[in-house]
Amino acid sequence: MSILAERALRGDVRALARIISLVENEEPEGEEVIKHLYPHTGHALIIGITGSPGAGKSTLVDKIIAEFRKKGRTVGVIAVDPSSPFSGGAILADRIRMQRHANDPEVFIRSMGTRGSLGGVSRSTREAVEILDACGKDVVIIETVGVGQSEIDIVKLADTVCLVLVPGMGDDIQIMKAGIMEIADLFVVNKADRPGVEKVVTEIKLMLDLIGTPDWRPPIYTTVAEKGDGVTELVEGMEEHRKFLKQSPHGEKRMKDKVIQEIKDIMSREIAKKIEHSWENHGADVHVKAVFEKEMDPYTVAHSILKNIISENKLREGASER
Ligand SMILES: Nc1nc2c(ncn2[C@@H]2O[C@H](COP(=O)(O)OP(=O)(O)OP(=O)(O)O)[C@@H](O)[C@H]2O)c(=O)[nH]1
Ligand SMILES: [Mg+2]
Repeated sequence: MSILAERALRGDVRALARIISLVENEEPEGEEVIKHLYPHTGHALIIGITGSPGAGKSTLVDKIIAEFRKKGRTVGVIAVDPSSPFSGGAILADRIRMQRHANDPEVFIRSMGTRGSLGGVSRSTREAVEILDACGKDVVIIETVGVGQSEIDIVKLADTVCLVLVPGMGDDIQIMKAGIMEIADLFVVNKADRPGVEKVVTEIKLMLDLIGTPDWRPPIYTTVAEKGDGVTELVEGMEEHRKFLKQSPHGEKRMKDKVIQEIKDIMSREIAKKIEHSWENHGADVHVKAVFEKEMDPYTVAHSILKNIISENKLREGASER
């Protein structure tokens, strides 16, 4: 399996794509490959692009790719589509909007569906980001629609989060309520060729005053993604934010928090697997019946099964140490 990792590290795009499929399909080999790649991560600028459906995120990403390529940087893109369980229309649209980069060997674009498993969404996306980072992409962009908690979790994988808003859309306020405003490091008001730009900018400023921004005041950029207007400035802003993260204690804390979150996620997943595997072994059926007939309560049963799982694992560890 490490052969695959070696190939990907040397820049073999097919190996890279295969590894991402492994983690997307939650194959056990995926974990082995990630272990191999992990020491090589930590170099990429990881950017999250989120915002309401149709805000122009993919059009913007296409222009951002071009801007980074002008500077000679290599780019990886992961377009997450949380709304549909299949590779549906949105993913197709993303592909088409970024089509012109398809023949550039230094640009890797991948769409990922979600299959409805909440934990799985952020997990395989995180792993895909790590893979692209390890394999030498200078910039990794995650595009996702900012509609719910799971998308907020995804975008937290990024070091620099850009929230894309548009003038004259009623649901701007709705996004603010969803708690996503707080995680934006940069604001983009796209479709600035339409009326109402100033109003949105003012709304954002007011909101920033309200929530307070002690460490970093998120700058606001206006863009016309279709024409590429404002994209150079936006990309400069992304690099500024990276500099800020590198210098400030805030940035270090943020990186550490990401590591903590990743370890906790892996632990939760392992515990969940143990619960699934041991379910049968602990006479759960009898317990289910007892709870069903109100002879026992689910709390007592859950704690008792957990205790059994833990002592079972202790016994096993003891045996393997001897
Ligand atoms: N007027 C105007 N239209 C734009 C601009 N940028 C993008 N659009 C249009 O907005 C529509 C949606 O663009 P996308 O880039 O697919 O938006 P998206 O946010 O990626 O959409 P989803 O991924 O489906 O949420 C397309 O028809 C674009 O051509 C802009 O700056 N001005
Ligand atoms: Mg899109």
